Amino acid sequence: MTVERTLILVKPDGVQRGLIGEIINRFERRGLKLVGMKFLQMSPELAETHYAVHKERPFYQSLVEYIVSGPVVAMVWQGHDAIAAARATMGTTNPVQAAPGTIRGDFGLEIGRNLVHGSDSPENAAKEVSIFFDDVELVDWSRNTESWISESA
Ligand code: IDP
Ligand code: MG
Repeated sequence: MTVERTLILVKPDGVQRGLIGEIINRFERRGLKLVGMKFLQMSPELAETHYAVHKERPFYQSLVEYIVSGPVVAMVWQGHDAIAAARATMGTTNPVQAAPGTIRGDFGLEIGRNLVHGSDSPENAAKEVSIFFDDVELVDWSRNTESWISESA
């Protein structure tokens, strides 16, 4: 079993459209465990750090403008293969191609308004979590249902 942590954002469109609860619900029902959460409006500096890997891409400027355009919910979810599990729950980057039943496939239409962010590798997850959270803001807690979600618990 590989326990991972992943950084998830409800992007400004998800917040504005009243989908915070709906999106959190998807990860919670999946069996992932919430270990950190905050509501904030990202500064341009924070956005540039978070999206540094996309600096040379043609959509970079609009991506930064989008992510700072309103508040976001930043969360850290933990569990077995959490990074891949969360990305499967989110759906592919372009909502038009995202499968029904995924967040993007159920609520999105355009790549520039795709509702959620999720880390794509353990290295990027560690980086992204540390951008948004101090260690003391991540909660180490035991869940009473753990053995019903994880065979090794
Ligand atoms: P991901 O969010 O599925 O990991 P990435 O390739 O990492 O996708 O791209 C980061 C974000 O940049 C996407 O979620 C989307 O908001 C935006 N983006 C990616 N490609 C395009 C594009 O071609 N046009 C506009 N925005 C894009
Ligand atoms: Mg990405």
